[in-house]
Amino acid sequence: MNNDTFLTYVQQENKVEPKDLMPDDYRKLLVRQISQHAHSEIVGMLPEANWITRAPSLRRKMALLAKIQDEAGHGLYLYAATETLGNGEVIADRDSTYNDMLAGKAKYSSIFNYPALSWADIGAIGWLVDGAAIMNQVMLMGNSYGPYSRAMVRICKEESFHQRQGYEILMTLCRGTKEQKQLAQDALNRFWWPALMMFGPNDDASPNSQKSMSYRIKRESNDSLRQRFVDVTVPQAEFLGLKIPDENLTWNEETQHYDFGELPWEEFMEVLKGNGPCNKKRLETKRKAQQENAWVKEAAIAYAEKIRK
Ligand code: FAQ
Repeated sequence: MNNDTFLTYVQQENKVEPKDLMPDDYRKLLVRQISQHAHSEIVGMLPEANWITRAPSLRRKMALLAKIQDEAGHGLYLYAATETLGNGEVIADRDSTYNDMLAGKAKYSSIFNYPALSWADIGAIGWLVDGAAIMNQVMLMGNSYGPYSRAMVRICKEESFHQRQGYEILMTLCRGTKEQKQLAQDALNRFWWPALMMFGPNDDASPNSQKSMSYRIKRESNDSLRQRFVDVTVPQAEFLGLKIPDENLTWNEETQHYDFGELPWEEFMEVLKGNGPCNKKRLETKRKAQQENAWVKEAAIAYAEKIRK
């Protein structure tokens, strides 16, 4: 299939399935994005796991455990979707893509290199991190690759529950004592800018966007999704009685959007280079888990071979 025919096919809202012919660069863009998305779900379990044993009640602990397990499930759907793209030339098996992440060759979302320092951070992660993730993923439900698009439908349903559980944690803290409300404000202060960075660099500094959008892998630009996230999140912060840590945040009557300050792009670049507050710790934890739990995989493979005979 020539490239123009393929572009017309996807731009007419047709889905591409694993056995269909597709251009190599389409396949590679998808493997890059879906596998990095999977790594984000898996590494994203770590900041929250830090609070499982310290959740303030049994009910909170159950909800947090369920949420973290959902993230593992998202990672699995996404690794499975990535694997459908492997062919003789493009490597997409789970071990290879995962090992690329462990070796620092493949990225995962910058946000998970920040620590969860207080219980309020668990609320902020649900509200802001899952909130930003949904904003992006609702758009991805309409992407042109069938297995990725279908995985997104299910993931979005679960993420919206996560966002609500986070917001509810903050609502409880904001209606509590002065100290509890301060914990919530502190969490918002630390997570606001990193949450905005989740949408990626500005459009004019985003090398993948143009091709990705013409292939209908991404359907909206980094900046337009970031703007929508700010527009829906500011009133939510006001409802909580919290202040967004941005002196330049103002409602613009003319555009009917919020104007906001410049993101700390130097910090973003440092996190991407591996120098964020927790980059080293996150990868060490995952490498250790891979070594210590290798026996589980070996046992599963041995069992699968035994029943195949
Ligand atoms: N962090 O050219 P662009 C979640 C990289 S899931 C790290 O604009 P693109 C659930 C980018 O990869 C959150 N790296 O890239 C959860 C590229 O580098 P590369 C994850 C970033 O792909 C919640 C380079 O910068 N969601 O949170 C980031 O067109 C709570 C240039 O950027 C997804 O992965 C970043 N923030 O747009 C779990 C959604 N931004 O690969 C647990 C799928 C950019 O060329 C707890 N992905 N980079 O070496 C996407 O929609 C896109 O890949 C973007 C980036 C929007 C992330």
